[in-house]
Amino acid sequence: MKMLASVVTILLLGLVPLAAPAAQTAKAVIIDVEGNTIGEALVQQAPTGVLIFIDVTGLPPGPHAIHIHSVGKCEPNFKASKGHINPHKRKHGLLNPNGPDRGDLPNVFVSLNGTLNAELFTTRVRLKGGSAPLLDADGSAFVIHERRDDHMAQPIGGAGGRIACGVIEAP
Ligand SMILES: [Cu+2]
Repeated sequence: MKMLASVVTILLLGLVPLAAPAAQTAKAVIIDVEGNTIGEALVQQAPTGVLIFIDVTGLPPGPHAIHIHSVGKCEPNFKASKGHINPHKRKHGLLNPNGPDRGDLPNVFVSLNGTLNAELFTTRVRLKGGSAPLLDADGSAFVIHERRDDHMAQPIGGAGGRIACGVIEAP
């Protein structure tokens, strides 16, 4: 009986981590310019920022800019996602002395077969709360651009047109 009690105690102790608050997550279904679903991104709130997993197919191989745009709308032509999240009017660019804006992220690299699998992390946004919440009243969206971001030029590092977009939504 004593042994059973200890086993139960161990099991209960084992449950303690599960009782912690569930991690906040969000998801974005990524579409191409024709509106076809080509992948998804998962956003997970971490203690100091958000971790982003992105999994997309059918993109042109090579480096591409990816940013977080300030409105959670893709249509029409992805222009509805507006510019980058930028509550403090910083310049664009991770290398810019007057930047970065809150939507800036490192480039991602699409393999020769058109697949993109990347994990990104930024401390400049949160899912909820703070000065740049992704899940605010008008939402936010990931936008992938046709070219790489030079992390310096205004307004988007020479990244060119918008080739994929995904509205960030609570699960
Ligand atoms: Cu952008």
